[in-house]
Amino acid sequence: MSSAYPYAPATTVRLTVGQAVVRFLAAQHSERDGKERRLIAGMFGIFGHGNVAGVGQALLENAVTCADDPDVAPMPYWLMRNEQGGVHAAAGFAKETRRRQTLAVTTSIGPGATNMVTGAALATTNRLPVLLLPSDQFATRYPDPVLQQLEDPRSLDVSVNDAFKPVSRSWDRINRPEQLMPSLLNAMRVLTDPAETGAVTICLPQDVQAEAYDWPVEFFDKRVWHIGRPQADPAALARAVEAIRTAQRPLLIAGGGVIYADGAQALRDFATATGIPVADTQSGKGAINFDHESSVGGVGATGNSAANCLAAQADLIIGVGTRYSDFTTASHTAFARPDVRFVNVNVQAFDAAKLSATMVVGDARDTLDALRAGLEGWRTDDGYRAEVARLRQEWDAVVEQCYHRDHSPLPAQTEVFGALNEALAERDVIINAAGSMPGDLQCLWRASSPDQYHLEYAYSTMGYEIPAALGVRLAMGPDDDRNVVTVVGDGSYQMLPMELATIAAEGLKVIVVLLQNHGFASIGALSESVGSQRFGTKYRMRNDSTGRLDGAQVPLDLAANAESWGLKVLRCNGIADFRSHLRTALDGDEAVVLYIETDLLGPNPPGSSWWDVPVAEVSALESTQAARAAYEQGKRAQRHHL
Ligand SMILES: Cc1ncc(C[n+]2csc(CCOP(=O)(O)OP(=O)(O)O)c2C)c(N)n1
Ligand SMILES: [Mg+2]
Repeated sequence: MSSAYPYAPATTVRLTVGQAVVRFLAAQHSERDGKERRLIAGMFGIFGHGNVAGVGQALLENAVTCADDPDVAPMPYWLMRNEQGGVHAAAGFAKETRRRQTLAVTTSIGPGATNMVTGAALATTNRLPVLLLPSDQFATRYPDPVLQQLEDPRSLDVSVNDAFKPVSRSWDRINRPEQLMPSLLNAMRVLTDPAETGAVTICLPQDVQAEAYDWPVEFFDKRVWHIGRPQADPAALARAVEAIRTAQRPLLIAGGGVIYADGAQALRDFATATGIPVADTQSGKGAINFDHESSVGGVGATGNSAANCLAAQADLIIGVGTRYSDFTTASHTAFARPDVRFVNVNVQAFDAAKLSATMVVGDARDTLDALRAGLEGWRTDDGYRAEVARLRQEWDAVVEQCYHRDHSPLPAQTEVFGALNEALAERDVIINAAGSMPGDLQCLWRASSPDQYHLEYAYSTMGYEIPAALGVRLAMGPDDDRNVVTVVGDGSYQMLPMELATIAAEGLKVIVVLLQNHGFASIGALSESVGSQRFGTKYRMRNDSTGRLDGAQVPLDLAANAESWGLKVLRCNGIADFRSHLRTALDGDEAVVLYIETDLLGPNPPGSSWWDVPVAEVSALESTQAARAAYEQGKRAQRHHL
């Protein structure tokens, strides 16, 4: 069939698929509120036979030619130590840039690829953009089974990379070079869509990576992806305004969506104008400054008594940019009034619809401004605001106590957080993800800026903390003099310490606070509360007489271990020592590990909530039977909001 307009690209450039991937990614930009940045700011990688001659060769060629070739933008490359660490670093990077930028990760096939699955799930659960480029088995299938290929007799098309499908927002496999063009364009769209973003996986068969193709040059032109601010439907706004106007005891819950939308100021203005108290989730902390008269701190399972008391009696919950995890809803027990209603503001309809809410699908910042305008002249009543002020004050005294306990012989970890909270500057960053620390931090931390509190508590992945610090530091760039402090438990440390080597090799300044309590304070306490007697939650030697892991402490010197990666380690003997070494570390210009032993048994901040962890219904153990009775009692408060 002939056409009057046969398409032929004016100019083509012959590159391998690997080279095309690198050149394309280096030309992508994001734009929000008029400011442009590189979208894919660099690439982490570990090479194996799957990518060394494909994407690996392309990165080398990029590094060698970019200085002399105006058509080639540089693609910074970092060698991480574990592919999972690379994805965590990319997620940390994306979170620090509020999802305007991210990094790509290239891996070999097989184990190098599947090492990224946990990182992909973390990114998708947290709604953070990361671009994953696992290598894949041969598209031609000539040498099958290639080293590290999983063979599935039911389908020759299956590879281990199919494991990325449920943990990615977008997934593709490039079996022919031409497929790369629509695939990469779609990938950029997903990464920059605030409602859809998460892990994007493009699998690159190792033979295809090295294959050459004549690419239209316009494929590599600079492209700008506009990160939008979807505007709420006026009718939905009117419904939300009406719901708020008729509420007596409204409570706003600020989630990460407020911070990602740069909505902190809009939230503060909204709270000032309306007098509505504002509680926060793990990813929303800092959206409102802790000393704002409306700020009531963390809500839910690890929340404080002020926020939880207000949640229990609220007749309206306004959820902004929150996905309502079970920690926020206290497993659907936090909002106790039978007549409680919900208004949810979210860029994603899926989240906006939760808890049978009045949905407002839109950008958090602009919607908060629109709601404030719609509520002009309306304010919560004086009695409610006085109650909020009293609850705030009462909780503040508890924080003070937790921060200055003088617990002995070992300090409570809350004292370490007190020292950190008092020493960190407003825009320094504290990072954490798993263990008993996120709960304490959610309860206690006083954040005055939306930059300070970097918690990954959607996937709560042990091992995120150190690679995330690497990613945050890279995102800040060399001229940013803010401090990055990552808090890591001994369990998390033993799971994924190896990016300390990357931090050392890159000469980056991060401060690692390593809390040694010889076990799982978190799961130990949980185990006790569910009647499981802290079984298997301490790092102890096998005891010959009991046959269990309840012998002497495992003689592992984590401080010496940290030193062995090439970092300066300061052993802190108590809180006064910690405070002084922390000052040295903050003021210095090198990476430091602050090692401190803390009490495995707390004390932790007082709890005021519930978390649904089912207890064995039948058991020969009294501890389990008692826990089951308490569980059934707790469960009575649980409900669906319909
Ligand atoms: C990868 C991973 N495995 C298991 C868990 C379950 N888990 C949550 S906290 C925790 C223990 C963490 O120990 P540590 O880092 O020492 O912190 P601590 O509880 O002592 O504060 C475990 C096993 C997890 N969150 N992530
Ligand atoms: Mg521990």
